[in-house]
Amino acid sequence: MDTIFKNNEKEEPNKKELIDGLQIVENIISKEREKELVQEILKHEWDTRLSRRTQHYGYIYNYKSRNLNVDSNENKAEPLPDWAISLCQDLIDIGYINEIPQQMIINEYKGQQGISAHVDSKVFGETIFSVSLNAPCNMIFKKKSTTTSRSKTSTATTTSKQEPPQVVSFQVKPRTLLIMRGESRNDWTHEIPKLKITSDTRYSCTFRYLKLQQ
Ligand SMILES: O=C(O)CCC(=O)C(=O)O
Repeated sequence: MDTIFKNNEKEEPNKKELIDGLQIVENIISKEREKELVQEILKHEWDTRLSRRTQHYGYIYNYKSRNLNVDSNENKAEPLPDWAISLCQDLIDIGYINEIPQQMIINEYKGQQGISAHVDSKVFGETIFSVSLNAPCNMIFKKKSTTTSRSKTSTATTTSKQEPPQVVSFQVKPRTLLIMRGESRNDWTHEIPKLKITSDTRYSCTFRYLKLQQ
């Protein structure tokens, strides 16, 4: 069994790996469980410091400094809720991850909200995973371009050519588990472009490990 369905629903997990180290598993949970998770998320208060609302558990991530001082009480948030631990435990049981993570951020994307291109901070460990809920989004991964330099020593002319970035774009459906490791986590940026049309509200639960504890 490699999905978390607790009943006899028949939807099969659909797995893809579009970039080295990126695992995409659709239908990881049932629609019923998805509904329960959204209900749990909506019981909790939101942090409104960004344009999209967030909830931070375990540790509060500072988007400006891109840092996390685990020793500072200021960065401590309430522990991961039981529903999140139980989701992670199921993912451990079916072999997608090895440990319960120390941090979770929930993002809410309403209307035309997205997230700009970034590589997750190196304060976090090698494995980053998320579960998407309630609405789809487009996600774009880009690998930084490589610069090719050519120089002619006799004439002292140097030309440098910027190769275009590699781009991989795909739809993330609700109830999808996305795991980033290796190249996809370290060498590619990921982003969610703002939608041109308003769709349903999307929630993502992104789980991270603290570097030394993974
Ligand atoms: O919403 C998502 O799926 C992506 C979230 C993300 O990239 C982040 O929180 O850094």
